[in-house]
Amino acid sequence: MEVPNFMKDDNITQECKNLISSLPLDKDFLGKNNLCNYKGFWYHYNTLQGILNVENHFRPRDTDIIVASFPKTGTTWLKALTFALVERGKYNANPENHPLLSQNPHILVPFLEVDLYLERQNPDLTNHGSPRKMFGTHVPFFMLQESVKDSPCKIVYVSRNLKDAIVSDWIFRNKYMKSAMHGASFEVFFQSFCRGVNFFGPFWDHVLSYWKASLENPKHVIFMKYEDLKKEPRVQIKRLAEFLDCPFTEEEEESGLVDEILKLCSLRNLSNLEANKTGSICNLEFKDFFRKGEVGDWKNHLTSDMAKKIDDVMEEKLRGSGLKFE
Ligand code: PAP
Repeated sequence: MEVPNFMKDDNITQECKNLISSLPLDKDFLGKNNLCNYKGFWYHYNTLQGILNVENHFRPRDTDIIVASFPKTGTTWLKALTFALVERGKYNANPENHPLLSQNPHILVPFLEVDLYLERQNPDLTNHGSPRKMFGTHVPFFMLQESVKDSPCKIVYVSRNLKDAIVSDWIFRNKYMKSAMHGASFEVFFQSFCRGVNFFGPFWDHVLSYWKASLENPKHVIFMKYEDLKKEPRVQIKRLAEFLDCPFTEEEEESGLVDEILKLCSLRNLSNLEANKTGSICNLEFKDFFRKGEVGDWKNHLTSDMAKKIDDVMEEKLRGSGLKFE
């Protein structure tokens, strides 16, 4: 498959071109694909166009839900869980008709900037969830602020320790970028994260943007961690349900619905479905979104020096924020 459209720079308006000419510029870890720094974060040019489209035209409805994340930190899982929580009850009579059994979570909860708004200012949003619409995004909170400033919509942010996210991203890119990755160096990729010059980076500013928003407005933004979901899934999914104003009833809990939803959205279940073994979105194959799903897989890929470097950077950047990753 070729490089996804959101990584290219061939579909931007003159206005966006003018903007880019005034921004700090750099290249990605391959030294090939362009990055520009808009309001403190690095984007490929087409993605910046999508972000501007979102900023200027996307206005969520009060009941909408946005699943936000830095790439490879649990997006697919959270999209599935959010969808399953909000839409539960609809498929009790025919559980075999549940949309998560026949459609990938990225179809049911589509990305704003790299999908719906990438090439258009006013996409058709009528088919995305009913009555509550659900969207995904990788942009930092600052970039959403304009869109959501008058809306009590819910923002679900999922984060993960950076070491696992880097490894997950590297392996994912080696799958979807295939020949474009020929000769790519993991060391250079790793360094780009440490410098913060990476797609949607710097990571620490991304997580901090949502962390602070969740502290300031806990009814509007929830901050979740991949590691917590792995460690105590029942506690975390109930926390999420309450935040989304659809807490589990006693009856639901007694009937085992919490575990049913967790099972439906589990890596094992989703990755074995035909709908997730075939098909693609934005030139990314669905099957590549599912891998090990473990905490601490970085130990198999990072040297102890690399691990220390990330730990030191994160310690410095998050100091005083109250946010910690294991
Ligand atoms: P995205 O940002 O490109 O959408 P995202 O879903 O955030 O990707 O990240 C993929 C990671 O989540 C993979 O982690 P790994 O490489 O360390 O294995 C993938 O395995 C994991 N993942 C995907 N679906 C699930 C799930 N249902 N439960 C737990 N982990 C999952």
